[in-house]
Amino acid sequence: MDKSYFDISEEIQLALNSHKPIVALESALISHGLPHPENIYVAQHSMNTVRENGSVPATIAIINGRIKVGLSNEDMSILAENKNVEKVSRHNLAIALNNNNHAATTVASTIYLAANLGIKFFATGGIGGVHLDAENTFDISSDLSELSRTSMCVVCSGAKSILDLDKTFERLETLGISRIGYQTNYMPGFWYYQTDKKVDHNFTQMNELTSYLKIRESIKQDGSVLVFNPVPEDKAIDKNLVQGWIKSSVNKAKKNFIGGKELTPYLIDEINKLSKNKTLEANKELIINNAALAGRLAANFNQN
Ligand code: PSU
Ligand code: MN
Repeated sequence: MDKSYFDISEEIQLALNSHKPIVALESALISHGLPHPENIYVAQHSMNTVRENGSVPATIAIINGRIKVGLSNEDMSILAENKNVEKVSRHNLAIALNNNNHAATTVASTIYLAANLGIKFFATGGIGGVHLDAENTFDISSDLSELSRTSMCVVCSGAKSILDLDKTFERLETLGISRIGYQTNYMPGFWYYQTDKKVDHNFTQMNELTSYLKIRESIKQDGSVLVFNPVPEDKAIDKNLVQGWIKSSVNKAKKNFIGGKELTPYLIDEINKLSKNKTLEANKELIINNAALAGRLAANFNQN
């Protein structure tokens, strides 16, 4: 890959050169997923957690049209505080470079860039997926198509609760994206502990999960594997409560003619209010928890 558009931090370049375990982290959740100042707290805390678990964190974003791998405090503030940061996926990534913009990368664009650098592990909160009402809108996150063509081990708590999780689960299978549980038999529901969708396999031991990842590598299986790590139980919210909040927020959005790009942030905000900040707490906790598991897993993979 031509590296002329990349600015890679010294720490990460060294880690790449010496084949140290690295965990890529997205930036769209800093700019679009979480409010300020929780976003900075979660981003910094996730990086520290990856380090504490034996790996090097690599947060990716676009700053002034340059692909930054490893962010400075200043970069972090730009993403966290600036309202004009765009969210880039595969379809608009190069436009942000062309226009010298600041932009935050989604799961799709982060794994694409990270895989091209040789990074094998990635952590986030929840992936994008098939939206409610997708049968009318066709709104399906390009995270799904990217996961099908990029080889990455993605640690997450499933897909965001506000999506159609049943349809998302089916699309994952169609696209050949493996749905692996780490100490869970069911796909997590993001803010809630589990859905009723059975994973392809539940690995209870990290060494066994690593062996499986090695097999995938040796048969050169392309496409990603999702490693599902549920929200810590003490922060998990009751599924029926979450689904009730989603229903009333969706209705309120309809009444107020909110749709398209504004819908997701609107729903997340509404649901957070209804939950008295419980969904925000769960969101923060699960992201950091996933960074920890990815850090441990990447380090384990390197040692075996
Ligand atoms: N999870 C959240 N909030 C977010 C995202 C995830 O709680 O904003 C971001 C992720 O970066 C994910 C993206 O890749 O949203 C999916 O967006 P879309 O549906 O537009 O593809
Ligand atoms: Mn979309």
